[in-house]
Amino acid sequence: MRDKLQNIKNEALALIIAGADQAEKDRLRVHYLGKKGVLAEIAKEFPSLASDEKADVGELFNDVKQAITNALGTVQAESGGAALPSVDVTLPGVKPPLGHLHPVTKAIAEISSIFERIGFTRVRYPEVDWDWYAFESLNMPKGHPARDEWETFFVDAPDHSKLGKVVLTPHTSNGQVREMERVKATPPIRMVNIAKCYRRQSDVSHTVMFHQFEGLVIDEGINITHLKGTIDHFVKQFFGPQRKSRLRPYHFQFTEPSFEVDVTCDICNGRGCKLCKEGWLELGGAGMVHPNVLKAGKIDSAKYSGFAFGWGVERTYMMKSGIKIDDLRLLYSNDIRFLTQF
Ligand code: FA5
Repeated sequence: MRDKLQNIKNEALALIIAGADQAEKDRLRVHYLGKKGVLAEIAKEFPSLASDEKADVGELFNDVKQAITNALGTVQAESGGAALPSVDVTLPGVKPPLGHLHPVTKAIAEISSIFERIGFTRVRYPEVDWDWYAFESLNMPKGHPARDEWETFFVDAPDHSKLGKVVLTPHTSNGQVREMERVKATPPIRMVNIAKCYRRQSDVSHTVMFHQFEGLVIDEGINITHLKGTIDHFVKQFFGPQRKSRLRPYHFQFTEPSFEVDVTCDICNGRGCKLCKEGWLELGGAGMVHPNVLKAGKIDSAKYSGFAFGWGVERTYMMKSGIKIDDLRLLYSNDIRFLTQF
């Protein structure tokens, strides 16, 4: 509010001094001092101010009003010979508020750099893709009940004769077979695909649009210890050295075996508290790449094996120590009062 008032004062005095004629001066008087003018509008915001701010801002408000009234009066008199109002042009200007990157953008940069430092390459695959890449190549044939989990938006567009319908990607796993095709079926692969995903879900822990980061490593002799080591490295770098991870058995059609990855809760440090399930918070899915997926990517499953994981950027960011976001949807509400906290 203080900055706004200072800016109004500077702007009004500059316009008045610029040598407005009588008609322009009348317009400026109505614009700034009129019943529905700029200052009257600002005055409406007073009731929402904290009581300790009210006196301070009120004083500045009166100063600004007085300065504009005087300037209009003096300039008016000036046509009759009086001096122009003095403005000290050497006074420091009012600094505009400084912005910063969105917390999700910052989290994405941090996640990519953690993986890039251990030899992963950041890749990006389509966020609007064919059914084949999002489901069928991932061992989920048409009509398979496992597809229901992904609550997918289908695009009203012509089908491809081989690749099927067009979807808004419900996960970044669509990048798995695309990456296998990119390396022309010759591993090694060490990719991290970070992209937007879409699902028909909206509540405190789900948004319709969110981001996932997908890791995929394929080479000779890759096993679960490589997966666990990579997860541990990420967890310690992103959350801090005191946080631990664990693999919990789960099922995904495109990995075998499959896991859910949990991280110790930052409040109770794994001991168990009201906020977590027995000391652990769920990070996302992971597992060893299913041979049918390698086959879809034309990779010899007798020679190569791999692991994959896919986690939500927003949820992972929320699990950082000291970050408390009660409703995930706030991240995309564009409310500056919320975003400036990060
Ligand atoms: C998957 O999407 C799998 N593709 C992950 C995977 C990749 C498993 C590779 C194995 C190998 P899931 O549906 O659980 O799994 O989603 C993964 C994560 O995405 C969730 O744990 C959550 O962090 C995030 N997520 C899912 N839906 C939403 C949503 N609507 N809003 C915000 N985050 C979401």
